[in-house]
Amino acid sequence: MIVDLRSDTVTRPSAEMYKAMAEAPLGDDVLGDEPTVAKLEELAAEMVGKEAALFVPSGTMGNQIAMAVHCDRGDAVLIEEEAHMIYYEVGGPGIISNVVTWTLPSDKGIMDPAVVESHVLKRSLHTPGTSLLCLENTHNRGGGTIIPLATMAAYQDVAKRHGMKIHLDGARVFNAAVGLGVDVKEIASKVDTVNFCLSKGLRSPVGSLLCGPADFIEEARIWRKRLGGGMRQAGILAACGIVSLTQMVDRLADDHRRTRSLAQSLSELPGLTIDWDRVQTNMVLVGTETQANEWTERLHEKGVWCFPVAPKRLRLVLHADVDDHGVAYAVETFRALAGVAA
Ligand code: TLP
Repeated sequence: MIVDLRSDTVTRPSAEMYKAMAEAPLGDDVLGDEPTVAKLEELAAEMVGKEAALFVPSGTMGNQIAMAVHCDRGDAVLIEEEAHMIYYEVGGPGIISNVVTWTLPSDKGIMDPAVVESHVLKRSLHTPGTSLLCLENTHNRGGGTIIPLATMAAYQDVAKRHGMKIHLDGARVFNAAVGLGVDVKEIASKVDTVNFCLSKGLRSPVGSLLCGPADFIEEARIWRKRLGGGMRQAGILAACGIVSLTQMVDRLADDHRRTRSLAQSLSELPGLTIDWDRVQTNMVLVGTETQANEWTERLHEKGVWCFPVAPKRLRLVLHADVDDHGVAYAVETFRALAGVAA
C-alpha cells in the first residue's frame, strides 16, 4: 500500500473528470474561442466575487503574473518571509517584476497588520514606493494556517490608507473558506486579486485561476502569453476545473477531519510532537526528535510518503486520494517506526 502524503498536488482526476475531459467542447484559447475555458473562468470569477478570471497553468504563474500587473519596476512589495512566492517561486519577483521584496516576520504565516503598516514606503527620490501587499491563505509553510477574517479586514484598511493593492496567493483558499465555514467570497472581498489552484485539494490535474477586476485580467492575459502560458485546446483541462469547482469544494471538510485524526494519533507517539495551533486545515507539521529525513526514508520504505520541511519537521498533507484506511495505515507505520507495539 502507498499512502502519498507529500502534497495535495498528487491527487489523480476523478471518474467525473475523465468523463468531462472526453466530452468537453473545445476551441483555441489563444485565439479566444475556447468555450470550456470561458465557462470555467466565468464560474471562477462568480464564485470568488470578482469581475473576471484567467485560467493559468500553475499557481506559480498566476502569482507571478499578478505581481507583474500590480507593480512597476523598482516598486516595493510587502510579503511574509516564508510565503510560497518568496520561498518556492525561484526568485520570480526579482526576475519577472523587478521589484524589491520586503519580507516580514509572522506568527504561523500571519503577519501583524501593524507591522505591515510600519513597513509601507512612500515613493521618493530615495525610497521605492510600496505598491503591493501579498498574502497567503491558507499558509503553506505555516502548516495550512488560516488568516482570520478580522486580520484580512485589517490588512485591507492598511492597504486603503496607503493606496496599496493586495494580492492573495489563495492556492488553498477553499480550504480556508471550508475551515472558517464561510463563503470564499468573504475572504476574496478583502483583496484586489486572488489566485487559487485547482490542482491541489480540488483534485484537477493542472491549473489555477487568477481572479480580479476586468482591466487587471486583460493585462494579465498579455502577461500569460508573454510567459508562454497561452494554451490552445485547454478546455480539456478546464473541464476538470469545472468538476473541481462544482463537486470538490465541500469534500475538503473530509480532508480536514482526517488531518485532525492523524495529528491526534501521531501526538500520542514518543519522539513526535504536534503544534496544535497549526492544525487547521489539511496539513500536519510533525516535529521529530531525530532527523526528519531519517523518518522520511524509513517511512518511504513502508509506503508512507512525505517530505521534511525543516531538519526536524515533517509535512503530511491530506487529500482526496487518502481515505480513512490510508490514515490508519500511516498511523500504524509511524507507530511501528516509533517502536510502539500495535
Ligand atoms: N505548493 C507545493 C510546493 O510548491 C511546495 C506544495 O506541495 O505545497 N502557492 C502555494 C501556497 C502553494 O502551496 C503552491 C504549491 C503554489 C502557490 C504553487 O502552485 P503550483 O505548484 O501550481 O505552481
